[in-house]
Parts: sequence; C-alpha cells; structure tokens
Amino acid sequence: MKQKIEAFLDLVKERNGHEPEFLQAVEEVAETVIPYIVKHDIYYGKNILLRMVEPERLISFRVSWVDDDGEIQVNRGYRVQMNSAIGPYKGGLRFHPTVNASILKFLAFEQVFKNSLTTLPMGGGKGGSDFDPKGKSDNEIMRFCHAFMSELFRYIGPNTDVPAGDIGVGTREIGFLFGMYKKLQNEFTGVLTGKGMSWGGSLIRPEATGYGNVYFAQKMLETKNDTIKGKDVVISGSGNVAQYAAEKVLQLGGKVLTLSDSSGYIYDEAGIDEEKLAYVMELKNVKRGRISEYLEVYPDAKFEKGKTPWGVKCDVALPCATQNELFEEDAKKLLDNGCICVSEGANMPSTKDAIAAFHEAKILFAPGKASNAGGVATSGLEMTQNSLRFKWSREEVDNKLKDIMSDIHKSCLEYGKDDDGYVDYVRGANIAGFVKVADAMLAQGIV
Ligand code: NDP
Ligand code: 2IT
Repeated sequence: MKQKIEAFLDLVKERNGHEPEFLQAVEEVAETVIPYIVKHDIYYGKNILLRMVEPERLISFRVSWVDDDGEIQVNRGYRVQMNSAIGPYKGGLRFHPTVNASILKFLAFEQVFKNSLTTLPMGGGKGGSDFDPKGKSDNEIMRFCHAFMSELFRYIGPNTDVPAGDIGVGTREIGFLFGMYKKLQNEFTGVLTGKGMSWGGSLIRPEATGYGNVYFAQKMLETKNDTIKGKDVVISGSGNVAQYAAEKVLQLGGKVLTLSDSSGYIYDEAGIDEEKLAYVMELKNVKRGRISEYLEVYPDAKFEKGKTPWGVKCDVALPCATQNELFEEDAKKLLDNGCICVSEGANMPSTKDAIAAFHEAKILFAPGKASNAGGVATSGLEMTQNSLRFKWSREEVDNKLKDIMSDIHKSCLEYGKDDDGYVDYVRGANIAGFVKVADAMLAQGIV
C-alpha cells in the first residue's frame, strides 16, 4: 500500500514539485483515499485521483488599476476551476500578498471534498490575487475589485462558477465585484455568494463558517458525552471565521481566551465576553485596525507580539487564521496542557506532523474540510434562495446549517471509525467527500 501511495505522489510531485501547499493537501488525501480505492473494484484502476488532482482549468490574468496617488499598479489574478462533477465550481476568492498558484490549488482541491461533504450540488474552485488590501482606501479597494472582475466575468456565472469571500474578501469586496459583474453582463443573478442582505445575500452567511465550526466541535464533544459549556477555548485569527466562532462559543457557554492576527495574539484571562467581542468586530471590520489595539480598551489583557496562541492552556482549540499556523511543537503544547478537541476553522491550519500528534494522542480532531464547511454550505443555501427568488429567515438558515454540520459529522463517523472506536475525522472526511465526486465522474465518463 505504501508503495502505491508513494508511486502516486511521485507522479504528482513530478508535475507540481514547486507547489508545496498543493502537495501537502494532496498527500493527506492520497494517504487516506488510496487504501479505500484499492479495496473497492469500482474505483480501482481508473486513475480517478490522478484526474482529481489536475484542475479542469486554471486561469491567470493581469489586473491593472490606478492607486490614489495616480500610480499604475499591476497584480496577478487567478481562478482555479478544479472539479465540476457534482455542480458548478464553487469556492472563495482570497486577496493576500502570499497568494500564488500553489496556495489556490491546495484550496481548490480541499474545496472539492468539502463541497461534496455539504450534501449540496457544488463543484470545487478557488481564486484570488496577490493584491494586499491592508492600508488601501475604500476607493482603491473598489478600483481593484472592478479591475479584477472586468476579466474574471468571462469565466464565471450562476451555473458555471460561483465565487465568494475568503481571506481579505468580505461583504465590501463582494459588493464591488458584484457591481462590475452586473454591469458587464447586464444581469442580476446569484453569481457570487456572501452578498449584502438587501441585494440577494443570505441571512447567517456571514456567521456560517464560525458558527458551523463550533456546531461541529459540539458534535465531536457529544460523542464523549461532553459539551462546549464551561470550556476554555483558544482561537487564532480575528477575521470573519474567528469572530463568529467566538460568538457561538460564548452563546453555548464557553470561555474565549485568545484572538490573533498576523502581528501576534491577545490573551484575556478574564475571557473575551460579548461586549469585548463587539469591540473587536468594530475594530477589525469598520476601523480595520490591529488586534493589539484591544489592550488600549482592555489593558488587563496581554499581547504577545509575533506569536501564535497555542501555548495558552485550554480545553478546545479553534485555529481560524490561515494555513500552516499550527505546528507539531504547538500540538504538543496543546496536548501537554490538556486540550481535548481541535476543530479547524481555517483551511489546512495544522501541519501533517501536528495532525499526527493529535491522532496519536487520540483527541478529537476535525480537519477544515469537514469543520469549516458551514460557510460554503450556507453559500449553497444562498444560491438556492437566489434561484427561487426567495429569502429564508435567520432561524430557517441556521437550522439548515446545523443539520448540514450534523450530516457531515455522520459521514465522518461512517468512513472514519477505527476498530477501537476512535474516529479519524481526516480519513472519514476524505473518503466521504471522495465517494460522491468519484461516483459522478465515473457516471460521466472520461471527460
Ligand atoms: P479574514 O480575512 O476575515 O481574516 C483572516 C484572519 O487571519 C485575520 O485575523 C488575519 O490577520 C489572519 N491571517 C491571515 N493570514 C495570516 C498569516 N499569514 N499569518 C497569521 N495570521 C494570518 O479571513 P477569514 O476569517 O474569512 O478566513 C480565515 C480562514 O478561514 C482562512 O484559512 C480561510 O480560507 C478559511 N475559511 C473561510 C471561510 C469564509 O467563509 N470566510 C470559509 C471556510 C474557510 P491579518 O489581519 O494580520 O492579516
Ligand atoms: O474556504 C471556503 O470554504 C470559503 N472560503 C467559502 C467558499 C464559499 O463559496 O462560500
């Protein structure tokens, strides 16, 4: 088996040797899915996984725009259309200086499995740009978004490819992107999700990734007859996912000890309560400030510059910032401090060695493609509402989100239970996600 996996990975490395994040994501899937393929004749010998690691289409384009000083700026835009076997390509857009083909291919690849797990008919894609939104004026953001969409619009559509937000892309950016798409196509359609509430957005979409992650953690804890209530929770990030993960933890009676950004983390021993979280939301979403400014209002908290929060003692850890932000040594610190549950809000935040440490200690560990799927699932619900020209209530969407997270949890149990009863959620999510896409690919022939 080891040889089969290595032979496959060698092929993938040959073609993508310069793409470390993509290879990392593929390796994790290959190690769990190839043993399953080998045992099932309908999948064996069809090179399905080899087909799945090759994007159906990878688009790269120039984005030129003019900054507030009148200087011409040039960025690179991308869309990776990874797999459309079960529905239109679907996945976010990331604006961050680190964006490159490797990062977007890893994200698009993960998205294929994640979207399959949601039970909704969505293929996988991802896109974005190396544009850095930090420090840009609203007008610069608008000009960049308009320039980006003036090329991307050719490749997307409500039945073709439906982008949404990710790091650096929130409701403001989706608004500017939608405005340009609508102007160019002269069509008001659900071509993007994460739209504002007065122009086709879904209630609960802003909250969905963070809420969904905590619903998933709650499902995992239930398997141990436990709950979030009374738990000390450490969260990384302070953006969309982190904020609403924190909100849900508080609603369920947990205590939030940390938040972070790329400059460091804050630790508030007394707990970040509703009032403090409202301050963080205003600081990050309106003032677009740094998390260290928390101390200006709450001086009893500590700011640890340049560090991640994994050394803070906790019961539950929710990595909600970015990929490869939790290493083996961090996993060991969490385990030494008695952490019993790690549920990923970000995409691939834990390294391979960190995951191995969690598995070895047999704690509850959920990979992002399962635990952060609530965001894209609610995007799927936004697409449905747009097609129906209808709007569901907050409660209706939230209940559907809860049901979907519970179904994803069940799928992980179905494919991830070891003989001793321990649940390997990585294996469970990968195989469950794979089966649905592979069946559709087999039915559709070699295309
Ligand atoms: P935001 O842009 O709203 O927030 C990102 C947060 O992560 C910020 O606090 C940011 O800090 C921090 N961060 C970003 N890059 C780094 C880095 N290199 N090192 C340390 N911190 C970093 O993005 P989201 O909250 O939407 O996304 C967070 C994660 O969740 C990503 O992995 C994304 O792919 C994933 N995700 C998002 C979904 C969504 O619906 N939005 C759905 C599913 C997954 P700073 O401000 O300093 O950059
Ligand atoms: O990683 C993700 O799932 C997202 N950024 C959300 C994608 C979406 O289409 O809502």
